[in-house]
Amino acid sequence: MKVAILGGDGFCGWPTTLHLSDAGHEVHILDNLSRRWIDTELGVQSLTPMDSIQERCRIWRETTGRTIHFHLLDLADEYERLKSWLSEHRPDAIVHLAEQRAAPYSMKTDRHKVYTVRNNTNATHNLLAAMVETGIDAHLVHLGTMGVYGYSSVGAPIPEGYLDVEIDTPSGKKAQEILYPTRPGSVYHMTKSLDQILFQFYAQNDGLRITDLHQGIVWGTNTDQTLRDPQLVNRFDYDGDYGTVLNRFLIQAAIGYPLTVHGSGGQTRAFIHIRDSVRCIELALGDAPKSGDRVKIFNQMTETHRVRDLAEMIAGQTGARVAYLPNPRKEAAENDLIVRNDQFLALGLEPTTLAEGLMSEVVDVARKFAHRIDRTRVPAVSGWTRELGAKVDRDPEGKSLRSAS
Ligand code: USQ
Repeated sequence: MKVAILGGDGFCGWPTTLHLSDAGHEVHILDNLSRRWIDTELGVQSLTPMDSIQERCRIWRETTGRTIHFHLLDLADEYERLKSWLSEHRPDAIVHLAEQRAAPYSMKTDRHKVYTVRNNTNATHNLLAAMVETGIDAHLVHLGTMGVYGYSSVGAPIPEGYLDVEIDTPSGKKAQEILYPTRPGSVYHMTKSLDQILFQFYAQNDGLRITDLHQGIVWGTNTDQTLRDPQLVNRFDYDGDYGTVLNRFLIQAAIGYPLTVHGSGGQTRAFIHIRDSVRCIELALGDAPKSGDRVKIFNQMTETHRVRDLAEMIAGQTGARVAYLPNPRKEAAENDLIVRNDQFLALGLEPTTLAEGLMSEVVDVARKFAHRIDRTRVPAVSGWTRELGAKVDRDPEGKSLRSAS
């Protein structure tokens, strides 16, 4: 298959690119390299030393003999170039990961909110409009988020995208299937909720074949393919904006930094290892909906955990200290979460779990590159509101000088 991977230079995009190239597909990355620019803006860098995208592709070709094509293109801003690219290359499938994916970054300032909405919403809509206009029959697989469902305890398992409801009508109750009501907890999560409506419209109006993957929090860093050469290493974010919770706890344990639990740590979230993430994308590509079908939605996660349980478990294994900090986010202090993922299990996914020794792999990577960590960038300081921002603990290590009086 000819596959276009939009956002193929990112944390999920790069290992997906390698995985699909390894499986024999002709892979094209379209990326504006914005994630690298954001590192420059924030003054942080990936824990792992990343080469340029061109160099990464060259190493892959040398290692495997397979070619990955790279095209520098801004999906949100370069509509005409996107359209020309699609009509010239006519991919069989498009994997769309080209969105700003950090909730804390999206909540930093009003400018970051505006950027995230403009970038993510335009990218998705430009793609959909260009697919219709060029008349290509590609299967679109989008990386969405579990966060569209929100994180309040409902007591019932979260279904895969759709909810059966009964509506009172003058002639009695009527059954209907609706998109599960969205309840985003950040501007970033809100953009993925908006994406869902765009997909619903274009599937219904133009018969586009679309799959939306509601992914949980990804952990881990290596896949079989990224391990083939040190220069194929995946990026690894540890900073307060882009680092995600489990990977952050693991690097914090590796460098003797207190584990930064927000609030009571009663937040329960869905998780998936990066190896399963790339496998799920491959499974979804092989299970395309037909034109005229509703958007196919998968919950792309394998297990759920409570944040404080993760912190206490890692502390128990490594001797790290747990710091319970004021929560910079506006989110439920405690929630339960039960999620259905039957569709991927039925397609043959064998879940990688926390119990499988892969946590020590992350700790080893963190120890190896510990000299690249700027400890001052570890705390999460992006507040969801001004009031929450004012209470943020910027020094969980307690290292800064304090007044003696
Ligand atoms: N948290 C801590 N301490 C930390 C970092 C996070 O307690 O040092 C807490 C947060 O307050 C939150 C939970 O851990 O309650 C998850 O935070 P996160 O940063 O790991 O994940 P999140 O912001 O939700 O976003 C990440 C990805 C996003 C993806 C989402 C899936 O960045 O792209 O869509 O996970 S989900 O969480 O299921 O919505």
